[in-house]
Amino acid sequence: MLTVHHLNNSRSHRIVWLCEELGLDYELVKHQRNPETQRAPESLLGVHPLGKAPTIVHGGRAIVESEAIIEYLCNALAGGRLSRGVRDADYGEYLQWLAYAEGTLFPGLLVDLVYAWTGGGNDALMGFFDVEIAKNHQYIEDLLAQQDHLLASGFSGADINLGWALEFSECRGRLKNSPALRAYLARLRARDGYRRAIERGGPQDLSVFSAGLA
Ligand SMILES: N[C@@H](CCC(=O)N[C@@H](CS)C(=O)NCC(=O)O)C(=O)O
Repeated sequence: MLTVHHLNNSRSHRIVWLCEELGLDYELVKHQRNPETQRAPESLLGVHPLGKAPTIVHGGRAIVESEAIIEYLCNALAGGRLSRGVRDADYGEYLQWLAYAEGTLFPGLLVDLVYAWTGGGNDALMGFFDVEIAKNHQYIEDLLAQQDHLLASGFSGADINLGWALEFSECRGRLKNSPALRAYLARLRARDGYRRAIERGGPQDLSVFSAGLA
């Protein structure tokens, strides 16, 4: 049995979405953020020592990290669907894009949020990340102005990983000058799998992360 631990308004939306895209049979356990602190509740710490979402449990083993979970579900439970394998010409690009959302794009967005939440502080630090955030959004804007998905070969788990990060960018006001990224997000949200994930997992309201914006 596959169990998906889902925290409201969080990255675990990705995994509910992927399960729906793959048509997997899974138990969904919902956890609620503390409305004051936005931190995960104790119930998630009972599943994994980090208390993070997403966490899945399969065959008695708990697994965290969105990228790892995406690869695990596609390959261990879905015969490689929505992933790419070593024999695919775009295997390297797939791995790159799968890693990119959390490894490169998100850290700057998190600094941006913490900067706003803590009422500012280190302007030099934020200045560094402002440049990084803009550069990265332009990089993916340029790509997605030319093709519908991260890989020219079509939709993949990497789009799911990036999709949530872009929803976060949007709530931080970072997509205003990125028409191709807004159109890409609209395409992702129009997918049946995305819609089913919202029906089962609950709505995504990331507005709580809009702190500091006019
Ligand atoms: N790198 C991890 C990040 C996981 C993560 O930070 N999840 C957030 C939700 S978006 C969380 O669990 N926050 C609650 C907390 O830290 O208390 C991944 O990609 O899955």
